[in-house]
Amino acid sequence: MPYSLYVVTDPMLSLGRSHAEVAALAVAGGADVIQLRDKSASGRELLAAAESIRKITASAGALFIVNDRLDIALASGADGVHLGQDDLPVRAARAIAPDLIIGVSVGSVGEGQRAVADGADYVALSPLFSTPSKVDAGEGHGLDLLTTLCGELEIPVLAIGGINPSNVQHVIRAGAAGVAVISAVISRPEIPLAVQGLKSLILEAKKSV
Ligand code: TZP
Ligand code: MG
Repeated sequence: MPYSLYVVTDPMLSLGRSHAEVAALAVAGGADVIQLRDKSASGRELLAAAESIRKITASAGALFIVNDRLDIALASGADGVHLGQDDLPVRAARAIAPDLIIGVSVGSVGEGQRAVADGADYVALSPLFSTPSKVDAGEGHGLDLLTTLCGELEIPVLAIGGINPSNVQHVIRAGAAGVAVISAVISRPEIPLAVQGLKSLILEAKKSV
């Protein structure tokens, strides 16, 4: 399953490790996707990080997605871009980049249906649970909306926000194709071990879905 464990980078939560260091440690543990996410870096800094992560993920056979920035995704040869509800609309991104993976954050069934109609490749219910990792994320939507979305949409549905080893199997049993995490991986001292732990819980839960 290409999206089982999707690790999102964040320079404030990684215990001083760079985006590339986090990516290398996460793919060593078996992460399926790395998303480069940095709200404060300059375009040049982001491109440099993206070029490093492109090499790391390519040699590990993992996907590489850039948050927000279609220009950085295209310039670095990333596999895809992840867009929020206030970012470039999916149709505009698709017109520029017909072959890129385009993911969209959604917070309702309507937003999910619109993302599908506009040509998104996957959606992420955001936030699934409340989380201190994104100050403006708002209240968690909860597992019931996740179950509904998974039943309604014909593209993979991921979830992000507050997911950790204690709740990850509930998320997969609700029908999610995978989980996206920040702190449960990148704020751990041993990133590969954190990835392995989550991944084995995900794969075990998928056997019973
Ligand atoms: N989008 C919605 S919640 C969130 C983002 C980027 C933060 C997720 O971080 P964590 O530490 O996995 O809760
Ligand atoms: Mg965004």
